[in-house]
Order: sequence, then C-alpha cells, then structure tokens
Amino acid sequence: MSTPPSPSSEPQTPWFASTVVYQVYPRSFADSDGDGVGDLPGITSRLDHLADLGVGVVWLSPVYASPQDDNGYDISDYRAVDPSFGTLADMDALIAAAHERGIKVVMDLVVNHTSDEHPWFVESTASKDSPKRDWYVWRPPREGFSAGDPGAEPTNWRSAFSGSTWQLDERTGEYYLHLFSRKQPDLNWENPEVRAAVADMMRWWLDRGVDGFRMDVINFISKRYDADGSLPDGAPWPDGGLWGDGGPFFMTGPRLHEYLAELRREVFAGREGQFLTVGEMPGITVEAAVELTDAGTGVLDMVFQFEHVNLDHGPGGKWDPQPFSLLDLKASFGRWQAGMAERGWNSLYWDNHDQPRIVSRWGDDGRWWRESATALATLLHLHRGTPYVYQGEEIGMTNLPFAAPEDYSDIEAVNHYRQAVAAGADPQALVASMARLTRDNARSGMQWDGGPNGGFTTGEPWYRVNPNASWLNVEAQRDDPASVLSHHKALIALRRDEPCVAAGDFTMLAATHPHVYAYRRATAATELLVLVAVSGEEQPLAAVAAAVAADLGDDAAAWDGAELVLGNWHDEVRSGLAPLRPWEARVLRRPATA
Ligand code: TEU
Repeated sequence: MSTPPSPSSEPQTPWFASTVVYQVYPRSFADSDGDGVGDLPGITSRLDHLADLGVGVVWLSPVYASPQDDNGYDISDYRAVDPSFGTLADMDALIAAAHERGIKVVMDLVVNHTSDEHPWFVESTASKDSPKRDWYVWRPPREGFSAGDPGAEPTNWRSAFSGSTWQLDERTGEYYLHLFSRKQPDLNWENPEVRAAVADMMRWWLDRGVDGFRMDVINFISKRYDADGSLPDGAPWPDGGLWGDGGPFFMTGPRLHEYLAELRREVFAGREGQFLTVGEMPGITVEAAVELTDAGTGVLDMVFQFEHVNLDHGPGGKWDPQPFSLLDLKASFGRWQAGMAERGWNSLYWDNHDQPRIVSRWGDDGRWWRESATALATLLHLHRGTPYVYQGEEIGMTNLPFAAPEDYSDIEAVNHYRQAVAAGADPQALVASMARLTRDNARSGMQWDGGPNGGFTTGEPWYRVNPNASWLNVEAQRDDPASVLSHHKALIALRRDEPCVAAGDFTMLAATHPHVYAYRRATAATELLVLVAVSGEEQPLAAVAAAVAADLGDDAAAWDGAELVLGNWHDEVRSGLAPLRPWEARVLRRPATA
C-alpha cells in the first residue's frame, strides 16, 4: 500500500518537468524558398504553430554545414549553417523569434564524429605526423595482415550503417574508426585538444543565444581500450554475418562521466540562464542514467534511452521486426519510472527522426487512427519525465507506403538493402519487410494543409510527402476540438497547469493486464488516474479496479465521482472505472485521500 507522499518527501522537480520539447527535422519541416528542402526561415514562419501547441523548447536536428551523407549528422563546419538551410543571420532570427514566444532553442550537438570533409579530418589524414592525427581514432592493419587485405580491419566491429567500422586511408596505410558511415569518422575524445575544441564551439553557440544541446550518441565518446591502447574484437552478431558487436567497447565507456562533467564545467559553469542538456544514449541502463542525470551529482539533465524503442526489434535487430507486447512496454517504462523516482530524470518519447511513426507502429493507423494516436499520446505524456513531440506526431502522421527500393532514402536503410540483396535476399520481400521500422517513415514532408505537397514546399520535395496529407494535416485539425492536435494541446496544457503531472510520484497499476495501461500520479494534494486501452476491443476494468484496490489500497468506486480531466472519446463520455472503449484514454483527478 503506498501512502500519499508527505510534502517534505517530494523530490524537487526541475524547470523542464512542466514543459514539453518539440523536435524539428529541418529538411522536412517547412521550405520557404521552394527548393524542396526545409529551411530556417521556414521554421521561423511556423513558430506560431509551436507556440499554439504550448511547447517550451524546440530542438533542431542539425543545420550545420554538412555534405548531408547522413542528413546533417555529418558536420563539416560547426560554426556555419548549411546553405540549403539558410544563413547564420537566419539562425539568429529564428532564435530571437522563438525567444519572443517564450520558446527555448536547443541545438543538436554531433561530436562523437565529424564529417570526413571537416578541416580537422582533412588535416588528420594529411600524414601520420599531422598535428591533428590524434584527433581521430587511427589504427594500423590487424597484425599479420596487409592494409586492404580482407580481415585486415583492426577490429571486427559492424557499423550501424552496415559493413565494417573501419575505413582504410590508402595514403597513410592506416584505418580510421567510423561507428556510422565512412564519411563520419569518430573523434578521439582521449585527446584534450578535441574536448577543448568542442567546449569552445558549444560556448560559441550559447553566446549566440541557444539554450542547450541534444547530444548525439554521446555515450559513444569514451571507448573501452585495452591497456596497450588496442580495441578488442566483438562477439559475433546473432544473425551470423561477417562482423561482430563492438557495442560493449564503445557504449558508456570508462571516461564518459568525466568528459561530460568537464563539458558541464567548461561550458555552463557560471553562465546565467536555464539551459537544457539531453544525451542520446543507445544501450544505457537505468542505473547509469540515474548517475548521469541526478540533479546534484549528474552531468546531464536527461538522456534518451532506447529500451522501449527496441522492444519490437528481433534477434537480428531492427530489420528483423517482432510483434509488440504491451506487457514488455509496461515492464520497461515501469523500471525507468521506479528507477528515477527519487534521483535522475526521464525523457519520454515515442517518435523522432530515427523512429517510425508510433500510430502505425503500436497503434492503428486505419479504423482507430484518431483514437489510437490520442491514446498513445496520453499514455506517454502523463508519466514522470519530460515529453518530446516529433514534428507531425501532434497531428498523428503515419508511416509511408514503400513499394520499391527507390522509396528508401535513408543511408541506414539503403546500405542495409544493398548488403542484404548482395547476400542473396529477395529484393521485393526486403522492400516490404524494411517498411515497418525504417527511419524514412519519420522523414517525409510535414503535413501543413491539404494542398500540393501538404504545404511543405512549393517545389519538388527532396523526399516524399505522404499521400494522406490530403486529409491528415494541421489545417484540418486546428479548429477541431476532437483532433489529435487538440488532444496534444490539452496534454501539454495539463503538464503546465497541473503540478501533479510535473511532480507527482508514479505507481503502475494492473501491470499484468495485456491490453490496458493504467497508472496513478500523486502529490500530497492531488491524485490522477490514467487509464488507456491499448486495443481495438472494449476493455472492462475489473482487473484495474482490483489493482486500484490492491496497489492503492483504495476503493475503486471512490473514483466514480472523480473529475474527468481528459478523454479522447467525445460523444458519450464515461467516467470512473467504466469499461474503456477501443483505444480509449481517460484521465481522472481527485484531491489526495489522506
Ligand atoms: O542516432 C544514433 C542511433 O542510435 C541510431 O542510429 C539508431 O541506431 C538507428 O537509428 C536505429 O535505427 C544518432 C542520430 O539520431 C541519427 O540520426 C544519426 O544517424 C546517428 O546518431 C549518427 O549521427
């Protein structure tokens, strides 16, 4: 039986507990000059949409100068805006316009690697004695092999974008490490000059007015070297294949906390203002995340963990999708909520530029599209932590149709397709099997209205716009109180206005119910009961009622009189623990019971 928390025991909540972050993928958000590629003036022209939504922070995926090998996550100049996105003046105008609307601007910090066209790397490849040689991770061929021989790569690690993580530089006869594409060489963070250069660049952006950073694969910056500086081979991947799993040797390495503490000190210490730092950390554990995000001893405000977004990845990884289980999701979210109840802080997300659209992934983008989109948003947003909304999620954008290999544009998918076909896979079957989880689903043009290209561009879009933009768009939903957009506005307002959402403790209910996600949030003053049917079938709540009695020591009937704060079935409203209709979400509130 959990007693209502007494005022003194409530952990202090950070400023970002009552706000929501909106992620913009600049290439696909809004094109102001008709060249088919989204840009900074386009984002500025749409800031009222974000203000109307009520978000407090906008995170921009990279806009820096880049050859765009990985759509900007390969940076060739950290202090320049890529001409396809605009100019530094456009960036200054965007920052000013966002601040006028009370919206903070967070940049994407991509410093595990640079582009191979960055002057640092160009100088590093010049010769083995280059002053910048040690700015990257160079190694000679594997002992007993000559450069270029099959198997001569220094380790057997597989890149996230297929193939080896090592690229031979013919000129110097050595290999450089690239955990992602060969045009994304990893920086050597062991080198204090590298860390100083990164800190200096971050200060430069803060001086321009940005309010923080989303840090790309930041837990990859500390590699786990052997005593002699070498890097060990990884265990074979379950799907067989040529390469091994290097993750244990580059994820959350021994000096990560030290490097991030140094950055916090060198970049933020003594600087006035409220800043946000969120670290993207594939493979991070709850325990490690608590240490990294503890308000007192931590070095980041929050992290992006991947446990839930890998739940439908099979043994072969994302290209081997497996059915989603709500019980697995409850177990994962339950662990992160409990793990961060006293210390640390969670980020809450379904979508981003690397994930498929949640309504298609774990919802129902057909018959129950509106209900499932709003149900899944409710389920996520009212947990303890800071929610993130990815562009288009607020209107329930869906996955794309894929009919041919040309329908894929993302380097991760294109490389996988090529490699799998070369290994004998059936091309058409591959086109179909990759569709569910490919990142391309997140990268179609934003759907602003029902006009040509969904109002994303007046030109030829760099990548497709979903044909359903004709009916699924911001304009169609703006003034509809029952729309997915209006529901997101209500959720964001509830987090801003109801302290129990920002500060309340979390109790999972009916953890073994396969189709209903139920939990309570509570402060000394208020209790919220969140009930969500994750199913196209009606869900009687007997099990939840029993759980309310068992887990809360409460009489479920006591909720009959509770206030219905938010619901997504607008015609015949039900309250209390009446059965949930398909994909129904119901949020009840009452004063805390002593
Ligand atoms: O993503 C890191 C990462 O974990 C993803 O690549 C993930 O493995 C993959 O998307 C799952 O399909 C970050 C950025 O978010 C991503 O866009 C970049 O491609 C990557 O780093 C390299 O910078």
